[in-house]
This record gives sequence, structure tokens and C-alpha cells, in this order.
Amino acid sequence: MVGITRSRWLATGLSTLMVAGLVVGSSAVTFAQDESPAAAEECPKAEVTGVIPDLTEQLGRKPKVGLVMKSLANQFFQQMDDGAKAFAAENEDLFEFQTVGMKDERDFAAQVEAVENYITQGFDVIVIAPADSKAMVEPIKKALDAGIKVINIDVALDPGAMADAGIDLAFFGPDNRLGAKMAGDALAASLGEGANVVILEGNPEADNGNQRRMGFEDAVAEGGLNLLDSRTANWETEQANQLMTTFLTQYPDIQGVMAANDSMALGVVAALDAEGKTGEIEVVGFDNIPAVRPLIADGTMLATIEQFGSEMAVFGIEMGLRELAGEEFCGWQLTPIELITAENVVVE
Ligand code: ALL
Repeated sequence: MVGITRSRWLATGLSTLMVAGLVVGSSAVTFAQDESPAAAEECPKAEVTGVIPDLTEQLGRKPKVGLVMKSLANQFFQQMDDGAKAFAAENEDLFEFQTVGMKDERDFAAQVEAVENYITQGFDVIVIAPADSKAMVEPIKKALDAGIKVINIDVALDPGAMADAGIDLAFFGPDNRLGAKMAGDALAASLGEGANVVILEGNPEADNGNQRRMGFEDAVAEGGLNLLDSRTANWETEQANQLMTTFLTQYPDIQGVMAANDSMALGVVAALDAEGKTGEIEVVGFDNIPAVRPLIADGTMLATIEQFGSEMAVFGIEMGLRELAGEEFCGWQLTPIELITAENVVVE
């Protein structure tokens, strides 16, 4: 993990960081405590301990934990997969571990199938980053009905769909709207008032896709930017490349681009390159995947947001096993984000 390690996340502890704009070391790690539904519902903050309860005696075997991710073509999930597997290897005497991902961002059926497989195979805990905030509620309800502890990370499930299904899961993830606002603010500060910008949205079926769009719009409003257009490229590099190429023909005066993830930012950068516009148009993204770090360091991209994907999955595993041991978690359990620019990017 570049920039910030799991040990730093664990050492500082989530609950001690639950203040807006807290500065850790030289870099700002930002939380929006006031907006957290967990705070509103007075759900106690879950402390990250890195300690896994020993449930082997209670169960008569090691508990089985499954991690369900989204596209493994995306470095964000490759890193999450690596981090979670490393943590499981360190704790192999305490739990068994498997992971599943989708082949691309639209391969939604793979998630449904993964949850059903884990139910059939008698898993005890499922940690899931849902690809669709509404449609994943039904398969998750099936898992809960089968007695499985389900931990929702990364993309919040839809509260209405959960209410309809009669379930209420805690959400372990970042403030996506605030993160996008931070990236958008960096763009606004660099370009100045009145600058022409476009937004590339994530998947509209995923809550974090919508949150990030709203966060970018907040930055547009606050920074007095001129939003020319906002469309989805479904989190995908290739779609983003095509959309950006279209935008460049349609709006020859674009000055800045806000992409809801780095996979799409990479597609944007390639489109700019093809048109000979590298360096002329500022680009911000979200994720801090390894592929964008050199681009941030050399100024091809202005900024991204680190959201600590591996740590989020490890957090989910710990909380799932603690639920299995009898603890209960509710509300929004906020995880950290950090603005990454040329000032603090770490290229390996
Ligand atoms: C989201 C993640 C990442 C990622 C996207 C693509 O849930 O938070 O930003 O790039 O999924 O699937």
C-alpha cells in the first residue's frame, strides 16, 4: 500500500479520527462526522483492532469468510484482493478465506452467483462491495436468512430497498460525496472561477457513483465552475475514453475533467493524449490506483482520492468475525479518505 499503511490506519484507530479534517502527520485525512447516519442513530463507532476472535472452539471448525468484490480488471479491487489475502494469511489459524470478483464493471450476475455459492457452501461471513445498491439487497437477504453475517463495505446498500426487504445493515465505507468534493475543489482552485468542466460519472446503480457525482456538483457550485456536461462511463476505462473523445469534439473549450474513479481518469488521459491535449486539460480522479500515481507525479493528472480499499476489506473481515462472536454494528461506520496530489503522491 502506497502512502499510508494498514498499520497507520490501525494505530490511529478509526474512532479517534472521527473528526472533520483531522490532520495525521503531514497529510489530511478527512471525515464528515456530522453527516454520518451512524452519528444520527447514535450507533457506537466500531473500533478497528486488527485482532480476530478465535471462534474455532465455539464452531467446532474454523469460520469461513468470503469477500465479494466488483471488477478485478480494476486495480482498486486487485489491491483490495491482495490486502485481504495477506491479512487472511497472517491469521490462517483463525479463519478460512476466499475471494470472488467480477470480470468487468457490468458483470453483475457474478456477484449474485458468488453470494449464492457462499450460502450453499455454508460460509459464516460474507464481506461485500455491492455493484448495485438496490439489486444486491435480495441475494444479501437470502444470506442473512441462512444465518450468515453480511458486512457491507465500499458501496452502501439503498436504505429504501433494505427497508422493503426488512433488513438493516451497517455500512463500512467512506464519505464518497466529500471525497469527490475534495478532488473537485482541487480542480476549482487550480482552474479558477468560470472554468469549463465535465463530469464522468460512475455506475448510477451504485450509491457511491451518485454520491461522487453530487460531490463534484458541490465543488462546481462552490468554485463557480461552468459545468458543460455530466454523463456516465460506468466506471470503465474504455467507455471513458470514448466519452471523453466525444466531449472533446462537442466542447472544444473544456478546461477540466472530474472522473468518479481512476479507471475512467485513465481513459480520459488516453483520449487527451490521442488529441495532443495532454497537460492542457486538468484531470482529477478517485482511488489512487498505482497506474495514476506517476501521472499525478508528472502533472498529467492533478489529483485523486485515496480511500484505503485493502484496509476497508480487512476492517470488514474483522467486523464480520466479531459479529459472529456476538457483537452488533449499525449505522454508517465511516472509513478514511485522503486527497492525493503531486505534493504527497508516492510512486513505487
Ligand atoms: C467502487 C470503488 C472504486 C472503484 C469502483 C469501480 O465501488 O469505490 O472507486 O473504482 O467501485 O467498480
